[in-house]
This record gives sequence, C-alpha cells and structure tokens, in this order.
Amino acid sequence: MWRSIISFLFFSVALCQPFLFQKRSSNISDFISFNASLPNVTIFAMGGTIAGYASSSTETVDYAAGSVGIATLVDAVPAIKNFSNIRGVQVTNVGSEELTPANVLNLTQLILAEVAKPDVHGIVVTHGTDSLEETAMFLDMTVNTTKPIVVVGAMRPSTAISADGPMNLLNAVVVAASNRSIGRGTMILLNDRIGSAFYTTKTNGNMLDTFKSYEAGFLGMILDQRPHFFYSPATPTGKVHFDVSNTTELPAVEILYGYQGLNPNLAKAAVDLGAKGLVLAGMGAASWTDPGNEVIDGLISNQSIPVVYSHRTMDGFSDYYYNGIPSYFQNPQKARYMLMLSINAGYSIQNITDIFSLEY
Ligand code: DAS
Repeated sequence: MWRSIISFLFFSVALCQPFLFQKRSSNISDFISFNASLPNVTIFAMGGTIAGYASSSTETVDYAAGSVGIATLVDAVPAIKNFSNIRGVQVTNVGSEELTPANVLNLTQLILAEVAKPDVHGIVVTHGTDSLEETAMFLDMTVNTTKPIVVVGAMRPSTAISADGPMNLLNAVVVAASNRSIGRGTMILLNDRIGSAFYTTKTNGNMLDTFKSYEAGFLGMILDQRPHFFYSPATPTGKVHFDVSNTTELPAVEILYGYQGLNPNLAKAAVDLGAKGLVLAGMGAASWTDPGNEVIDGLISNQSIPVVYSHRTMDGFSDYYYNGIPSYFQNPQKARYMLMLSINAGYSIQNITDIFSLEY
C-alpha cells in the first residue's frame, strides 16, 4: 500500500520535469558515494513501454507508455547495484512514436557531454520500441566514442506479469558496464540478445523477440548477466560519423512508401512542404514506378534534392536507384537519418552517394 503511494508520488515528480537524480540512499546516486570498485553507467530515459503503466497486471496492450520515471524502474531492479553505479536522467517520458529529431538531437548532445567525462564507463538509453532503431542509428552515427551505448526497451509494460523490462534494463546496464562491450558502437538490447544499431530492426509489432538482424545477425547474447559476443570488437563496414555538437536543427527528410499505382506527385508535394531530401521505401530491391521516377528525376535535376532508394521489404540490399542514391542494406527509417545528417553536413549528392556506398 505505502509502496504504491510512494511510487505514485514519485511518478508525478518524475513526470513533471527532466531531472538529474540527487544523491539518494537507495539504488540511485551520483557516482561518488556508491561503490568505487564498480564502473559508472548513466541511464537516459525517454519513456516507452518499458516505462509503461496499466491498472491490471494482465494488460499488455492497452497501457500508458512513458508513465513511470527512471528512478522507479531502477529501484525495481536492485540487482543493478551489484554491477554498476547508476546516474539517471529523465530526458522525456513519452511513447517513442511521439519522439522527434529535435528530441533525438537533444539526447545526443547530452550523451556527447556524458561520454566525455572520464568517470563514465557506459551509457544506457531506455526507449519505446516503435522508433527505438531510429534513435539507436542516430546515436551510432553521431556519438564518436568507444564507450558502450546500449538502447533498451520492452514489449510488456512495467506493471505486467512477466514484464520483460526489468531484465532488459539489468542486462543493458551489465552490457554498458562491461569491458567486453567497448569499441562496438551503439547496441540494441532486448530479450537477451545484443544487436548493432546499424542493422537491428523491429520486425513484429507485438512479440517479445521482435528485434532481429536477419542478414547481419546479432553481435552477441547475454545469459546470467554475462555478455557473450560472437566477434571481437568491430563496427559495421561503411559506418560514418557526423558531428552534431553545434547543430541546433536538422533538415526535414520525408519517406514515401512504394505500392502499385502510387501517386508520383507525392514526392513533389513533400518537397513543396519543405523536405530537403527524400527516402523511398521501394518495392523489392527499391523499385519505383516509371511515372514516379520521372517526377523524382525532375526533383534531383532541377532542385538538387537528394533521393535515397530504399526498400519496403524487412531486409535486403537496395542497389536499384534510377538516378538517385541506393540505400544498400539500410531500411528507410535508418537511411532517413543518414540522409538527414548528410544534408546537415552540407554534402553534395555525389558525396552522399559515396557515403551510402562506403559499405560495399
Ligand atoms: N509504446 C510504444 C513505444 O513507446 C511501444 C513500445 O515502447 O514498446 O514505442
């Protein structure tokens, strides 16, 4: 009874402002007073199902994402303190479908500052799963560090029977605290599996094992809080770094879905509405219709709009690109951030083509 009242009070405080935890007697403290023999991990909380709340423990669909503050999530996993000192930062607390490039840019700049601190060993980001791979991809391309960054979510709300969030959070902290994780780029962790931000994607809207990396496979797995990696530390071929330390706003890039009889003028409408680049979720290996390609060709030639041809298929290698830019292995939502960052860096269409083709 008292615990739920205290938790509720904490929720309301946790919800009302992003804040850095002050020293507390329980599991969360600044790094000084905790356990000097343990590494220091900072958790940046964004919301999502991992922080979801439902009035019934059997409810796993109809719940409020982004309801529980990071302190409550950490306090629900006391075992964390056996592996790491924790500092928690509540950045946002929303369903990840509501996050914007501005939120992700803000998170990135907070993490850039945090990894620059010598006493910080690793970073965890708790996040909704719907757009988790987008944030992870953005961090992978903008935070130039060998320190582990682990993005973690859950498919069941924190209040559910057999919620997956607590174990996912513990595992994410363990991976972020482990020297085995150094030099591997940003990682995605759910369901005991460790994937690269570059290739791991959400494949199912409901299932616990939704995050997969069909072609590239996982980087490793975690059992009994011990990370097992399949390879020595490495990052994906073709991974590029973009400096956003002084960026205040990112250019708009829109994604257009491909289908039989698509309206070719949607591409022009997107540019008229302010898009500085387009990504196509094309059919098969990125096929687009002839009428559609004609409009796209005009945008490229007359308005120098970079257009990346990606695929609506779950995985694959898009090398079809007409007069545009092939996305190769990148799906539309990841290619979008890569294109956004390329435009933000002032790269020409040829530069951007070279960047996307670095991998191959
Ligand atoms: N609530 C959705 C989100 O925040 C789904 C989730 O987190 O799993 O992305």
